Amino acid sequence: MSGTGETQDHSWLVTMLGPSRVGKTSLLTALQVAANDYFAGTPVRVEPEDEITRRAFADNNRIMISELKARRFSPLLKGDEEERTYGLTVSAGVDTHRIVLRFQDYPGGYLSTAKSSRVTELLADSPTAIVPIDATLLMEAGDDNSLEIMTGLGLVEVEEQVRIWAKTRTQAGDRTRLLLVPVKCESYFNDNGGQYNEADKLFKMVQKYYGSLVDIYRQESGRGPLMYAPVDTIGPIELMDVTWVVDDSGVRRMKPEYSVRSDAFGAPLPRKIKGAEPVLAHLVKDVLSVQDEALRLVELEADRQLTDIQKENLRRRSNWFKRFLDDFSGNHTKRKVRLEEARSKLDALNADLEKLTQGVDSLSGNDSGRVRIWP
Ligand SMILES: Nc1nc2c(ncn2[C@@H]2O[C@H](COP(=O)(O)OP(=O)(O)OP(=O)(O)O)[C@@H](O)[C@H]2O)c(=O)[nH]1
Ligand SMILES: [Mg+2]
Repeated sequence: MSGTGETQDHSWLVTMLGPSRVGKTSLLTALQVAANDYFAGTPVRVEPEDEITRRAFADNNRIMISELKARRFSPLLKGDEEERTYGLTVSAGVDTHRIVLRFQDYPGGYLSTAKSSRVTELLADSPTAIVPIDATLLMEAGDDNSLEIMTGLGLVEVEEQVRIWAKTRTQAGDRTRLLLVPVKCESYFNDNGGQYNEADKLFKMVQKYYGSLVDIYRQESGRGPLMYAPVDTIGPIELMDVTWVVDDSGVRRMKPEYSVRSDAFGAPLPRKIKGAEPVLAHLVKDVLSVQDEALRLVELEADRQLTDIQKENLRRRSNWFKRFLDDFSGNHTKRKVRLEEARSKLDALNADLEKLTQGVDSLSGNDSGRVRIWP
């Protein structure tokens, strides 16, 4: 939880929620790759927390890049065999208070076995859950294959996890944010090299299959925040064909085949992630809003201006927030001079992010038409 010396690190856990092969690991590595571009020119730095994370992301990126160069995009990369945590430090220039985003990833097979309780445990400590959605399966399978769609998306299991997660956290006074992220959607948008725009149809299909999951989430979380944001984790590929195969456990699964798009000279196009910005923006905004809140409380306390109501509210907050606040204020008491500096940096950063995220929140300002407001 805490770093050493003067730097206090607070983890913000993000749990990926989806069955095997849906695209959990690809999505979280895409977020890391996209972060460098997205925050270029701002004081926000997003970096792998340690060498293990750095290497894992680099390996994954290298595999994708070399597959594309070889025009060999097979969607059959190996799945995970064990649970993993990837840390990204988000630092706002307020180096004494970095936050580590810890992405919790696991083999999707856990969801349909006794290990599903492990997923429940991982989610319990996570303010954010990301549900990757296989867009190709939703768009190509057709209503006749509803059962295969439900199975492939692990819908029953995912819904149940969302219910427990939102209920437990909300009852404990903790935050939740649910991100619905269609992936494998290169062929349904025309903003990243594709020819057709089927964004509306994709959104309708997601509403059809995830409507009850969203209802459950809203009910249990007291209408907690929700975002729909499709992401291309690869980019320059085109769906050619789908076939159906029967897997080892006798389940019919869709097997898509893709080809790699070429540039004007016939060379294969490089990886081009699209749509990750809104996801990053909201993750970092959530983290900053907690930092901002903590700093405000520390400032009030330093001036002995906390009202009785504020004190009472504070007593009701979750243990995570209390711990966070303790660390935050302890660190400042030791180094009082830093309080104003932290405030001015956080304010500047909030203003930067405000600019970056304008257009992400509203339908009209989002010209890619990717992010949608759930009705
Ligand atoms: N076309 C396309 N394929 C994708 C995309 N994201 C992931 N894939 C492919 O889908 C397959 C599964 O992706 P993973 O990220 O390994 O899936 P996972 O959910 O981590 O799977 P497990 O580790 O088995 O739980 C891989 O072969 C990816 O290359 C995408 O945006 N577009
Ligand atoms: Mg994986």
